[in-house]
Amino acid sequence: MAYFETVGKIKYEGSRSTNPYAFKFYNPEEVVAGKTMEEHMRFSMAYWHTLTAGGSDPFGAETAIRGWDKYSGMDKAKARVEAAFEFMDKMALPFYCFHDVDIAPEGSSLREFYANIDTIVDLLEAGMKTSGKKLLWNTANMFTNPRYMHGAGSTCNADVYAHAAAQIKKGLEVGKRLGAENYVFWGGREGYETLLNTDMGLELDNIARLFHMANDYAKEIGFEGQFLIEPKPKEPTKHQYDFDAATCISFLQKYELDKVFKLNLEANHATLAGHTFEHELRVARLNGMLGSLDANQGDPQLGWDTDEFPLNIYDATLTLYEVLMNDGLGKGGINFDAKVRRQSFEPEDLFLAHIAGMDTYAKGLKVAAKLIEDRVFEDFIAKRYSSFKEGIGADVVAGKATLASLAEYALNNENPRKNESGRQEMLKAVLNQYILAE
Ligand code: XUL
Ligand code: CO
Repeated sequence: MAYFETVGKIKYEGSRSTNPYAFKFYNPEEVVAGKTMEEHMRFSMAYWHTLTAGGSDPFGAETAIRGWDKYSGMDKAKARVEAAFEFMDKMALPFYCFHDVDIAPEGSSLREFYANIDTIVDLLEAGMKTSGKKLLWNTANMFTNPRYMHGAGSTCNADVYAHAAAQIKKGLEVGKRLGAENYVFWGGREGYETLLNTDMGLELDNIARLFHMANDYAKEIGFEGQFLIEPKPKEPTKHQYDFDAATCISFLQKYELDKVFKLNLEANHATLAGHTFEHELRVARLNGMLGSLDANQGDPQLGWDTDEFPLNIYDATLTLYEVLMNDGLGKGGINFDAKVRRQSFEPEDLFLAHIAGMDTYAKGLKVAAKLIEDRVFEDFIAKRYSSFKEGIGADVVAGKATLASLAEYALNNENPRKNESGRQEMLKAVLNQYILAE
């Protein structure tokens, strides 16, 4: 049965096309900077936003019209699998991602949940075989069920901690079976509301213990996916432990997990942390930990995680710039952790939103590739720091300088170099020029 009968396969028609159901910039086969767009992007559908969410908000019920809503329980879960492959096929999305609860109902016990997962994973496995679609990552939802009110790895309740471990164990087994390229840990409720009732030290140690157990089990069963941790500064808890890329990296280093994990960075989470997305990518890239991306955007007037489809070409360009400078995302990809607005309730909107996001990133890729090819920023930056290439600056970089040698130099330096302008207005105008011209 078809769930998206009104929409056919989305094809590339070029930037002059007026067909809403066509790509204007995303041309999977087009080669940019030595790779096809499809290889660069590794676009992925987020099961939870596209198939599970129905558009509810704290003030109102679900609005979305979805063909699978006539079913319930396991029948609905099975229908969603069919819808998933139809959507990915029509939308030219090579990958998908899910939480355990997105694909299968929890039932009334952990045993029942495991059995439900197994039934659906059989269907997913078969669908992947016939379609060639791949699993970018899977994860365990350890935040929605009320048992996780105090956290999962950070809970004060050891039995809840064990339940979380059981979900991760199953998640790794599923990941291994479906050949997941990555396994994600987003610290859903790994944070706290007040220090007055919180043992922060124990909570952080316990999260790290869970990660080590996961790594041990992955090795034991031969799961070869990359582990990813996804930073977010707040929401649902007031203080999320995985605040941003830098915080996650220092946590991973402290607990000797930095060789095991990379980061799954999300645009709207960066905004909530007071950073740009490209800042987060740069921090991860410099530490060799740029793993994968959750593509979306926030709203400048709203201070929460609105998870909108990415449409800002300026941000997309700077994001893809970091990806290209990282020589790609390796096992990672670009996952649309993005949802259509509650008013965009028709199934067609799911296509229109993905087209918009994929086109924005495709255009960003092309502009970023041109900026790199022309060394627009790299040459400017090299010149800006050129005083560290020679003389005293070169001594600093070579580790030869001491406070005493620098003081000696400063005392005798009668003609110190003059500072030069950083020229950021000019550079931003050049960026605009590339976006508009390319
Ligand atoms: C929540 C969020 C999650 C993770 C996976 O803000 O981004 O959907 O991506 O748990
Ligand atoms: Co996310």
